[in-house]
Amino acid sequence: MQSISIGRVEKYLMDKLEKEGALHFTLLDPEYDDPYLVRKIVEAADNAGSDAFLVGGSLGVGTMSAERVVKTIKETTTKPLIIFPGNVDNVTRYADAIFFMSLLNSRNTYWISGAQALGAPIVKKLGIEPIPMAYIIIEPGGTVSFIGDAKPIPRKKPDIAAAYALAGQYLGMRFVYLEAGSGAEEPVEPKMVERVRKVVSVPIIVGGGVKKPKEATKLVKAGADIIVTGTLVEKSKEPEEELIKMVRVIKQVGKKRVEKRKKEEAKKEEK
Ligand code: 1GP
Repeated sequence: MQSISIGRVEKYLMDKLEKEGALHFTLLDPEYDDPYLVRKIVEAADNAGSDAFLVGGSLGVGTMSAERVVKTIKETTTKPLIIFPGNVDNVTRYADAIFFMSLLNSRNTYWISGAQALGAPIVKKLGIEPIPMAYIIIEPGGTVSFIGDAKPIPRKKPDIAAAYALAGQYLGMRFVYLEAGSGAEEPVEPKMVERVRKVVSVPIIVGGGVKKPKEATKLVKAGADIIVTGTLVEKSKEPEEELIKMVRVIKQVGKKRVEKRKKEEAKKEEK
């Protein structure tokens, strides 16, 4: 039996979380199959200090477009590129890692373990690092909720989200993603993140509808470790400026978290 070891990308993320307290990921949807736009977004995100890139989408993504977008990103940045798959055909050989995720609150077994069974041998063959992740959809949920046949968790029911997140952790998943759906009018409620934070110890990723630095601040303060934004830069005329503001606040709250943790550790040592 071979022991399971944590891969290079996951280690990078965990080390960075330890040092910086909170991270920002930039999501690119291969549906926007335009190398010029992809390069522009990646350069902006890289300059703004975004920590990693996600590629994925639930509609209109084929292997060819996913591959082209991933290649363009790899040519533009040295930061890790993680596939955030909408389906099996999002898997491409050029990525550094893949969020090997299960849509825990889907009603359809295909999205819980079927697509994973189809994808696993491909991930192994291509040698992509799998990072196990619990994917949980919160209302409104958007396109991914519809495609993924989810029973989206009501926004005001943090206990349900916490129960799913804890189940994910107990199933061995090393990240939890709370998803409000790309382009959601509002992100997940900070109160829900706070509740999830109380029960899980793995990093919490929050995405869907995060457009303002103020929203990101509240989410990180509530306990989010990683904030994902996609639509924000796709729609912006000034992607770099938008991202600089976004990343800055995430890092500010993250820094405070690290300082607090260090103080608590020092106190413990004194005792
Ligand atoms: C979608 O959570 C991501 O899967 C990002 O959402 O496009 O709304 O930033 P936005």
